[in-house]
Amino acid sequence: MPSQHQTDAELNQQSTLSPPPALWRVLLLNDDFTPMDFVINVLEKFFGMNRERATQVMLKVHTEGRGMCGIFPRDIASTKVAEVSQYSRQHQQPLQCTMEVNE
Ligand code: TYC
Repeated sequence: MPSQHQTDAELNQQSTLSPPPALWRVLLLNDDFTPMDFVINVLEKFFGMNRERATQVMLKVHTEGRGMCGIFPRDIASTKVAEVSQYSRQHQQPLQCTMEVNE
């Protein structure tokens, strides 16, 4: 049976070392209403894709139901989801953007 006690060094290490930052996937979900051009524009505007790449990703979402926009640290992923959602609602589109942990 291992000791229940931790040395000062072990406690200090636990309190000062931060865990590795988790990376999150930002995803778009398909729907039957949002125009393809609107989705392409979102991928260009918020994810820095060129027209060709944005079209590929949009078509993948359209045919497979979901697709990845990028992988980011949690705070950045969360901001992207919020920005895309706000922009979509401002333009009366139901486009859904979500995030999931990458590990
Ligand atoms: N399915 C939509 C249409 O046919 C296009 C679309 C693609 C919508 C991707 C959402 O995340 C999406 N107009």
